[in-house]
Amino acid sequence: MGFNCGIVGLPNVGKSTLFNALTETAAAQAANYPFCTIEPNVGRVAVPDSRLDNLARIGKSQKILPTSLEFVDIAGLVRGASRGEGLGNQFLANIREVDAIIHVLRCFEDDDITHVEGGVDPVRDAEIIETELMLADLDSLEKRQTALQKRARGNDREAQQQLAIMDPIMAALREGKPARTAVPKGEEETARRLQLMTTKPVLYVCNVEEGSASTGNSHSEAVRKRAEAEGAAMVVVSAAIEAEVSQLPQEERAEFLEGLGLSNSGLDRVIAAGYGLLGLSTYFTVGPKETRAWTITKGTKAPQAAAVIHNDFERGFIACETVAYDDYIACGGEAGAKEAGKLRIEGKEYVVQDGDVLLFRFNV
Ligand SMILES: Nc1nc2c(ncn2[C@@H]2O[C@H](COP(=O)(O)OP(=O)(O)OP(=O)(O)O)[C@@H](O)[C@H]2O)c(=O)[nH]1
Ligand SMILES: [Mg+2]
Repeated sequence: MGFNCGIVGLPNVGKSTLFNALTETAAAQAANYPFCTIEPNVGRVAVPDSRLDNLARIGKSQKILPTSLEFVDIAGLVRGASRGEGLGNQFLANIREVDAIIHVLRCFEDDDITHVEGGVDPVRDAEIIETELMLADLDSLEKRQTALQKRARGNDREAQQQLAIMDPIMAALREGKPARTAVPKGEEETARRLQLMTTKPVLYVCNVEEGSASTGNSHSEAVRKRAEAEGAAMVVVSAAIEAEVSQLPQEERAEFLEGLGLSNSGLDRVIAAGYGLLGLSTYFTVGPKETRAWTITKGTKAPQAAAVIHNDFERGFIACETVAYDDYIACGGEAGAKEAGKLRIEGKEYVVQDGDVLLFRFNV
């Protein structure tokens, strides 16, 4: 089960710099963390989670295996991309395939780095990209409408469902509002099958100059206001600093970041925000061999959570021994949790919670 975030934005805003820093950091950590380059522009990075170290210490595990998230570096979009400008169609196709969008906005001033729109104005830039995505969404819906109507008349249930939500979505797009603002409650899954770009969750990443990495600047403040109004997430990073950090050995990083007034790396914040954006949560398995994090979507029930490890675990699911993370730590592990009455036996209907330490009982 792979989830991915596409890195999107105007040309020259720092997308590849950020992507390279993300993947180089992951490569440097390869001793501990699984990493693989899938294609030159696709990288899988470990999701940092301090809970893993604590669990592994108590469980006396030999190895720690974090869960991972995939990032895709997509080439810059320009004004007119929805009409095919600047290889627009091809890049838009890349965006259609990702689960969430990381929208990088240039918030740094640097006369040596060309800005395709002539000057730094991240809110305008955000609007340019969003407009292109909305136009492309509208275009794709208009193209499909007639065929869907035909199928719907032939009693195709799926086509009927999609048509029912298309009108309000197209109306919103025509008014310049993203599709996500017009998806009726409970129809999220149908909307997802329409494969629109402006229904995907968005994280704004403000790329500021090095001196503003800890504070942000007036440009990133403007983005913050826009993000708040939309209910979108935003993170301030300096891609240039992240690129430097990614070249440092692990043990020197904290000190380097501290010297810049940063408590953690911007990459960690981007990864964590991306994980949240996708509605993901984590459960753990702990044993002498390894402590491992597993990714599920929020609301997943125990048997489907088990399937992430192995399909047999779902097929033969009997129950799962469950200890909440805080209880596991407070009781000093599984045995202590059992004594304190904090170990629960949960069945098929149990909704796995973020941080649960699980042991599946199954029989195939
Ligand atoms: N001063 C400064 N320059 C940066 C920063 N981030 C990126 N750059 C520079 O901006 C230029 C473009 O960066 P890229 O990361 O290649 O930009 P991109 O968004 O991937 O561009 P395209 O792939 O062409 O769309 C490079 O010369 C980077 O070194 C930054 O934080 N500060
Ligand atoms: Mg690039």
